[in-house]
Amino acid sequence: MTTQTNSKYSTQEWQAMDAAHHIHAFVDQKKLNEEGPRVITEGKRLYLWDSDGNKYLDGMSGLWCTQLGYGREDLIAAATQQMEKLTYYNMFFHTTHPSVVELSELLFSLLPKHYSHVLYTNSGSEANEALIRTVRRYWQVVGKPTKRIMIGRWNGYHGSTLASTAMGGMKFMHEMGGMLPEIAHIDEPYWYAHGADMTPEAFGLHCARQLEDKILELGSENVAAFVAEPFQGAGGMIFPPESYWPEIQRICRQYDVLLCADEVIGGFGRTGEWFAHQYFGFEPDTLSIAKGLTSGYIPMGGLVLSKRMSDALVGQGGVFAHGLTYAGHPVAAAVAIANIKALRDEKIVERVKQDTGLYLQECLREIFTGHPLVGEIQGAGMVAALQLAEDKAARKRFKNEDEISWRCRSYGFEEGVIIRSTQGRMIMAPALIATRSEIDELLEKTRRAMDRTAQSLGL
Ligand code: PXG
Repeated sequence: MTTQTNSKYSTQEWQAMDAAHHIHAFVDQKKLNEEGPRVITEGKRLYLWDSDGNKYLDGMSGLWCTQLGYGREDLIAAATQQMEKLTYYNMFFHTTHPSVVELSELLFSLLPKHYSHVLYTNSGSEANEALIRTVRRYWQVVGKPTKRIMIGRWNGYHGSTLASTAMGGMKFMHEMGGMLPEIAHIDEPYWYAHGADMTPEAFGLHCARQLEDKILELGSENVAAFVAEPFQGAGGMIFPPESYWPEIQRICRQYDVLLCADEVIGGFGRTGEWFAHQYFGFEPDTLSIAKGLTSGYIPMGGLVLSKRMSDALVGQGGVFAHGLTYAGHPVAAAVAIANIKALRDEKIVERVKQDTGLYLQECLREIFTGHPLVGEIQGAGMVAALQLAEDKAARKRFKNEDEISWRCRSYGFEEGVIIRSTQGRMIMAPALIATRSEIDELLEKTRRAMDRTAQSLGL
């Protein structure tokens, strides 16, 4: 494999130093310390290198975020130039700065016209924290202060801070650190797992109508918003049935409940549309954004508001006591501008929609339809999932699907590809710049990992 590393310590040294002081995300730290993490040292385009010189095709855009791949000179230059000009200033006490102004201008030139304002944050979790405060404040301002409850979905993911965890639907996360009041959940629209003998269409309506039941149970005068990812990401890259979003939108409008789309993964071209709600054809009141906003080069997130909300908040709301030291950071804004301009001017999002995304989806279906392990294939543009199934006809999942999908991911590393495993689904979300030949490589290596997994199960 290619050696491109000039690491100043050996892998074992990095691992020992890491084990001494560092708590990683979502992991049994003791086990990880025994095993030693892979030390990633360099990245270029879709490729990563580790401290042993192994090269991997990153099929996951880091953590669903490097839309432009690694190491773009123009983004690096944008950060450097901004650092030289204005390293830091804030949005408090009646100030602003050119890069954040220009970023907002650019963002709203891409967004549908019914959005008009944005609050910046440093992450997706913070965008969703801001969401809760902002929608509750909105209802106060328009004279409906009892509308406070946020309805999320089981197995949804909105971040790791306390309130974003509570709004998300990962029960194992709720058990660590506790839940918050005035948050409720409905079921996820995961037809393969929970659709029983319903058609996807009927199941989509069934799940959406749980929202109506929940609103009626809680009283629409108490419900502030419904929040959901247009397609679930961390929960397994799950696309809802086509009937789902139109019905959710109908219900939200009927009961005057805000519809809040978490676009942290779906935003910035992932599906071939700029935002995933456009792919699914609905009109949210708010959009939580992060990740692809800067291609992950620097932390930045935000909460986009509809004109209806910002008219009330700006026009009648007075002081909104909310603000983060680094919100709209000039260096992050400069990187976001360079990133969005590249996605737009190099027609990268357009190409995903018209060419490379179609190619990925077609090839994926050609290769994996009929594969002994695959029960369902979902995805659009540069995001896809393969559902592992023990018995395809019965839509029966493996009891130890977590372990099997992790095994497949490990084979992937051995084959030189990084794909994500979530329970029983193998996920890919490569950088949007992926060429046809890089897509071929991604799929070929994934096929080998899947074949080895099937063989290991005697299939
Ligand atoms: N909303 C969504 C939909 C996300 O996917 C967040 C909010 C939180 O963003 P920050 O920037 O605070 O991490 C996310 C994050 C996974 C995985 O396992 C996905 C995320 C984070 C960690 C792991 O797929 N998404």
